[in-house]
Amino acid sequence: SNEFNCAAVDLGASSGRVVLGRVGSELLELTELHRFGNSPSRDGSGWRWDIGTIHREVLTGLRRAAEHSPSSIGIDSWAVDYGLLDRNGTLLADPRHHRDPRNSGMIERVRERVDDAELYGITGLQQLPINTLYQLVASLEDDELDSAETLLLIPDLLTYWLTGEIGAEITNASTTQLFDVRGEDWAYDLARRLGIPSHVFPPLRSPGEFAGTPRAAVSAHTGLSPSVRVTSVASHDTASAVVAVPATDRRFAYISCGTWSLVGLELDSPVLTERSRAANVTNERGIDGTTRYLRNTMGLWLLQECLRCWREGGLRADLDELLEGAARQPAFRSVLDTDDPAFMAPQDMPTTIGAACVAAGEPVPESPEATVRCVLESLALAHRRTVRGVAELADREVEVVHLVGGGSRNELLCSLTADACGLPVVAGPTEATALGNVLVQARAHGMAGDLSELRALVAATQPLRRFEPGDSADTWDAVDRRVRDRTSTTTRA
Ligand code: ADP
Ligand code: LRH
Repeated sequence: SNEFNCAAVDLGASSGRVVLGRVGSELLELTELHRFGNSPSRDGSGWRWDIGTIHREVLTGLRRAAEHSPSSIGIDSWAVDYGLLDRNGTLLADPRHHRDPRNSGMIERVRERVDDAELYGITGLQQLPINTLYQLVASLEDDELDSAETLLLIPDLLTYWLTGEIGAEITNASTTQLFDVRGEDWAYDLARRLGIPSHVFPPLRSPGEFAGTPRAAVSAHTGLSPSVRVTSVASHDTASAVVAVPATDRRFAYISCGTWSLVGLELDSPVLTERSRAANVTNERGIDGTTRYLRNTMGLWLLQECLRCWREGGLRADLDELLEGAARQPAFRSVLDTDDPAFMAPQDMPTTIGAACVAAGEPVPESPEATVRCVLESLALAHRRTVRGVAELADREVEVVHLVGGGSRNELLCSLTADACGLPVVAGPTEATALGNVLVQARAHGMAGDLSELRALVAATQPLRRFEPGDSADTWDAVDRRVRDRTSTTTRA
């Protein structure tokens, strides 16, 4: 029949899911088969991912998917983190979590060898301590890398366990800061200069390429047919999310809003100017050779960590109730710069937010509702600054902001973002990443056309909600100035 049926494994930093995707000429439908929580886990050496549990949950999802006889499977996840395999293909340790504080200080360490301008010219990436490059440089301190034969990013690691095939998908490889932004290959020379063994980097593969078939043990365990095709998708979750942005022309910005808020543009080629470097904007690889010109901003991590702390302290902290309460709070009492690295690690976030307010001379939020209001206004400000910043640096007109991911269910955040940006926000799809994963699989199997056709299918089939900006432009200008003036006088890392 003229219908394509596949399974998408989509692993976010806060939850993972396995969905069944159906695609036809006028059909795009997801059915969630399995969802599970995901969070940093701590051992004596720092923050890691419990990859054994993630792997088991993925197999549980695939066992359910097998009942629907999918013809293909695709895997995406959050970026930058990796597992190291030894000579026998055995995972050496649970992958480190990018929020581990041991990575702070590594930007300075690398700068001693390669200056910022040269590094940006090679990799085109935003300098963030989470980048694979900095994680690996931190690993040189201990002996973690000594017995490593192969480095596999998270989706590539799961693909390896599923199929036995080793490779590195290119959209995710582009987030490592060890990928040559102009070329089609790893930045081997850069790795060598920093003492990172270049033999660990696997051969690259592109979205749409065949990645393998299930190993016999996997098909026996899950019931998947041994001939089902594992397809490379845009395995960086953000790259998959951008595929499924329901844009109708090019004058759009996107915000992929989950644990992180990734705010940017889709361009034909990287922007590697000095101004772009100074603004710390990243050039990641998108589908079909596009550039994802974006900035990582702090995102709903702030809210997630608040909820976790309140619940651990015995509060109910129901998200819907808190958002309703936050909507009734007075506006703009406490607004923060969410780029503050103090927010990066897992921690008692309400206390850190309070301390940041004290340092900034803003009133300390006195209730969870007030704290949520502070977080959402601060995120909206980050959205505004980044949308305006990237549009200017890329000389691109932006008429609409597409906000996708779990954050698109947060109406208060969507409407604050519309107000702050002074632009309409189109919210949805919530599961943009899984949709992008499914669409790239479908296209690899001859089902759909170019990127604009994929997006038209999303726009025609998925529920979207439009938020028009209110008349608060002057107020937001004043808030922006208030935070900016302060940031330039307080010490910033
Ligand atoms: P990730 O892929 O990084 O794990 P998601 O895209 O799944 O993140 O987004 C998760 C976030 O979405 C949550 O932290 C939460 O703030 C938000 N979210 C999810 N459901 C709702 C909801 N019903 N209302 C408001 N916000 C929601
Ligand atoms: C979002 C994301 C983001 C990365 C971060 C590590 O899930 O992939 O694009 O920077 O996680």
